[in-house]
Amino acid sequence: MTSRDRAADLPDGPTTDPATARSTAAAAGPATALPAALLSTLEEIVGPGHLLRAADLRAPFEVDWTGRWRGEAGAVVRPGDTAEVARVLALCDEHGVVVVPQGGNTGLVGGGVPRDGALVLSLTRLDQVGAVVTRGAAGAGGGADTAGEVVVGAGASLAAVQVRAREAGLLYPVDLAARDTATIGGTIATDAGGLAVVRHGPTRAQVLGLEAVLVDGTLLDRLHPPRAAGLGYDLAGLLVGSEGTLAVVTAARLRLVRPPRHLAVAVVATDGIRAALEVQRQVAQAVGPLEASELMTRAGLSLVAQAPGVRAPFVPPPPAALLVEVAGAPDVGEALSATLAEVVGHVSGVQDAVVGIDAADRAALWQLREAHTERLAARGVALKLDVVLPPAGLAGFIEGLEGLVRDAGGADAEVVVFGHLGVGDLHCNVVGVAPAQVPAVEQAVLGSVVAAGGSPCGEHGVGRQKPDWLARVRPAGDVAALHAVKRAFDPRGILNPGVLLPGSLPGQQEGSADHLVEDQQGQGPA
Ligand code: 2HG
Ligand code: ZN
Repeated sequence: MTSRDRAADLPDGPTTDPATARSTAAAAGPATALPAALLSTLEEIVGPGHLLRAADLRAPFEVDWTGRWRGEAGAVVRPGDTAEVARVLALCDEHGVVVVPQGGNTGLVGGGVPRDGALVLSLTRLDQVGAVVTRGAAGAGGGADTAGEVVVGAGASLAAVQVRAREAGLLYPVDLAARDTATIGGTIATDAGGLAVVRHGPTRAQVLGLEAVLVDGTLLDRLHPPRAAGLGYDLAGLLVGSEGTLAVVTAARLRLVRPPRHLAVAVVATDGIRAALEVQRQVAQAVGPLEASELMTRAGLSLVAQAPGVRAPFVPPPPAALLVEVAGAPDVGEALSATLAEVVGHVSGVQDAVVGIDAADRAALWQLREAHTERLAARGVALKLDVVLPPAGLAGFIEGLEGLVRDAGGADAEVVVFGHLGVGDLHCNVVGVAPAQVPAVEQAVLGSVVAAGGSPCGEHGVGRQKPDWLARVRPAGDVAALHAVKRAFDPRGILNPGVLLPGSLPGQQEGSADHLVEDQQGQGPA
């Protein structure tokens, strides 16, 4: 299994692109310079050592994991509990200081990266993981397959929560390759989907309650709301997917499920996406429900085949491969193998299949999929376009993707598409596109998704990358309502401006591509 580390070993130093420079010049909004009096009060609140001011200490918080998104923080504050978060926010509200909440900094759309001297509010010290409460003792909610629950701090890593659930014989049903570093708060902020989304739904489906701090320091305690307090607006629900723009999530009560007793994984080689979709349909019908259904394509399989320790099942890599995971009785592996024996050679375009039944073989097959992001990062800074296609549009989109990129000026670019096929969420990575062509490539790819009836934003969220796209696909009335909600929660606009909401950063222009493109983009393996 792979994990991602902080961006600490990426090249230091903020870079500024023309779009950001334009935004900064036009800024007339909240103050972003951090006054000395504020800094010393912040240090009193969190204690010495938890207000980071020196450039080398701030650096890992100022660039995302991929190196695409950069900015400058005035300081980084690391509160140790909810009360400290409340005092920090109240102080910033009083001073009109912009705050950028940040978790494990594994996001891929720039949603946690500061700019213009904002204060980074790092939640990683809120990493407590409570005791698991099993269903009988737990409160209501969570649906029939909820077997227990756990209360965790926003800064707890996804892996720490998974381990705690496992120790109690249960499962936290969200999983990502970045599990060791990604925080629960970050996954709530983006409503992350992940590798089990087809079976258990996204993070939103796992959140039973939330604790958050409003911008003026007021505590919003919706961790264990009593029934009567459930009347009216779902305030906790509003915060899931809000990307740090409405309030700061400090803790969550998460649902746990019973883990499947027996699992089997297969990777099926096909001549393209259409055959992969047919395999997905037949396996779901014969052995389903699917625990996971992930698409890989030749370009990505070729990259991961070079990774140390990876066992490539098909040489040369096929045009497409589907990873399916199923659960069931002790003979689920045999059932999967029998279904695939019917499919390989009989269904047009299905070339070969390998099945993993014991834990080591299953992990080896999963590694093919999970190694994608790290191998891509070793190639350069990818332009990441995470999108969702409706079932009828999936095949046409994938088949046309390379042509779209080429015609938009990315003739020399490498296009790697993979993702959560079971829910139509595709991660299109384009490596080696010249910075000047990035807006055109983005426009071509995202525009074609919209034309096919899909969403230009998938599980990675909107972030800094796609606020204008949100405005293009949501009706004007919706967008006005989003702005009204934002004003109600954050009247001065100091929480994560420029993220999610179109036009929330002074000077941000319709259609502007607010990218920070790295110099080394596309220069081959680092
Ligand atoms: C995944 O599904 C992540 O592995 C990362 O969402 C996707 O690197 C990417 O584009
Ligand atoms: Zn993903």
